[in-house]
Amino acid sequence: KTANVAVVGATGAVGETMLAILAERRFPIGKLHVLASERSAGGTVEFRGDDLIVQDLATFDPTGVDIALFSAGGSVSKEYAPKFAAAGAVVIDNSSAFRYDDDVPLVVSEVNPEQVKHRPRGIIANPNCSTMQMLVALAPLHRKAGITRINVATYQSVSGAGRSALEELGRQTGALLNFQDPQPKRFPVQIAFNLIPHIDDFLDNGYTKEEMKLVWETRKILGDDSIQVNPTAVRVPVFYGHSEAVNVETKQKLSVAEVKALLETAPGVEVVDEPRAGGYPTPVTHASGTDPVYVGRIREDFSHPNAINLWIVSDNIRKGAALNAVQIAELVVSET
Ligand code: A2P
Ligand code: 11C
Repeated sequence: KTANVAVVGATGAVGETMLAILAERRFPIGKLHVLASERSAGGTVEFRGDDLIVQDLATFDPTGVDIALFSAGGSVSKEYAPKFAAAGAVVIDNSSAFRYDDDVPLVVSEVNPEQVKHRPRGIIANPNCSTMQMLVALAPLHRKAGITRINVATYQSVSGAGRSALEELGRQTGALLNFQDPQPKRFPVQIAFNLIPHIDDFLDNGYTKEEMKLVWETRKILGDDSIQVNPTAVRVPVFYGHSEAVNVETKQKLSVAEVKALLETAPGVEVVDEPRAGGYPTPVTHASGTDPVYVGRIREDFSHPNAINLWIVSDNIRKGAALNAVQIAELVVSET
């Protein structure tokens, strides 16, 4: 059985990876529509070695689309996802537009795949990249020992902010090495050779929206509103791959050996944890361009009776966005 698929935002950093992953995983596609704004309509994107013509979302008729993968920003999703759903498509939305709605499931394929079936609006939300990789690693610990609190600081690559952000890091790096002015545009201050403790908008509570996503999405996906999350989100001058320093407090004590044993058999996880130079995952040496969520630096927190420290790294464009969306699509096509 095949499905007619539309990729909305097909020219973007996530959209092009959605196409690559659909091809790699031999997703059973009938017709494939690649959509973007009128700016890139008429141009082409590559799929399985062919050039496909990009169509303008604003004038596209969604009739006959079975599965629509959206990654063109929240305002595009708000306007068009309900139209695709009304035309009969199952929408898998990578934006934050619907994530916190009670009647929209928020699914990490290794953690709560059963939620895919409960989609009264025909929309399934794909979590934010930083929550995604954290929960692939933490869900097995939660099931075993009950997580009560998570302290997390993120180190997020520029690709999370899209193609223009990748270009800005490259351009600023070149400019600075040539003693020129970095001229920030996409980020509020220079990102090359710098760190920025600000991702997404500031909210009234003084946290950024990116930080609050870690709180809201963790509770919804693990189905436990009592879990406390203390987040700090930082942009770093890395092209692909988010990293997270995570401290997890649990109801029952977990030893390092127990955590390693749980993670070694956890779906989607790869443990890279040897106490020697290079015996840990980094965005460049492990994550970039690959599928797993890598976990290293597993240590007992010697300042706390029941807590563990972890270093979690994954490709934010793949598992953090495009791969999970395609995995959700695989769950949907396997239903009938
Ligand atoms: P376009 O190439 O036409 O701008 P990124 O996150 O890498 O910046 O990518 C964003 C994606 O969302 C691109 O494919 C972009 O297409 C698409 N997009 C942005 N705004 C719209 C819109 N109003 N309608 C359709 N697609 C849009
Ligand atoms: C970033 N996490 O790294 C963001 C990108 O809510 O889907 C994804 C934003 C979102 O900038």
